[in-house]
Amino acid sequence: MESEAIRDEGLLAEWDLVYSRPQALRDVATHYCPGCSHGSIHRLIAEVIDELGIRARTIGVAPVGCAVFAYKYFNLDSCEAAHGRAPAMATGLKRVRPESIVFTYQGDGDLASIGGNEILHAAVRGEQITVIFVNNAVYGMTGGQLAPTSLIGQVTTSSPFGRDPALQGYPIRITEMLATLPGVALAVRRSMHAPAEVRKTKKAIRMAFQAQIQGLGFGIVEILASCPTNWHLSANAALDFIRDEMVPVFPLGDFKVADGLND
Ligand SMILES: Cc1ncc(C[n+]2csc(CCOP(=O)(O)OP(=O)(O)O)c2C)c(N)n1
Repeated sequence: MESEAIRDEGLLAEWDLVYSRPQALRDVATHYCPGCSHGSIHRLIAEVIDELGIRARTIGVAPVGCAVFAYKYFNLDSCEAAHGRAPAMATGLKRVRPESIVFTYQGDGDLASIGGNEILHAAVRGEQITVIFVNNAVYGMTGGQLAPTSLIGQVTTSSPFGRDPALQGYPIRITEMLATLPGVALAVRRSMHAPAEVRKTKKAIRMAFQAQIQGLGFGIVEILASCPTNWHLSANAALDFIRDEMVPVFPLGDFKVADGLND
């Protein structure tokens, strides 16, 4: 009866979207912890790739970090980069195969710490690649150490008394920095802490792929993401942590959107 009512209300398309797997995702269980945002972000990327009809020509570059096995989860051509080197690998792939759509998927340790130089110069060169930057304010995979994005006062396994600017500096706002560069077509920050934010994240991912399809330049979507395990919070409390603690430090918004991209 209930499903008939849903059909009658014309909600079937949305129902199907929730219960069917995008073609761009494989039918395998992931290794992610309960409440982690990585799996949901994978799904958003896969939905966008399906909707844009680009699966056959898309190549993903997996990072070192919790998403190290992303190549097992996406049903696309993919490869694995050394820690922080995904933008360099994506540069090579895109230059050799310009007809391909190439994206990197990177955590904040991978992208902003060991890979800080790589991401900066890929953006300086205006590489025609799409970067999905998952900021969970810690090194998740290795046990919750301090990342360049950790918050002031945040207790991590390598800052047991809380991040102290005098010792470890301040949280880095990568996306705002990259937005200043002429080769960057899209630089936006979104979050996974509430359903409305998840929808906005998907739209931003779509825009980033669109920027590459239109040949407008380098695109980055930073996504504030939860890490309940290393934050020592429940899944719900982790979402509140993003909203209450991370968003004030990493404001959501569009820092650069190239002309013609919203069309
Ligand atoms: C060259 C090198 N240095 C350090 C490491 C250890 N290491 C593995 S993952 C990682 C950080 C991962 O954190 P992040 O990129 O934020 O991703 P998350 O796991 O939080 O998703 C580090 C330091 C490594 N594998 N290789």
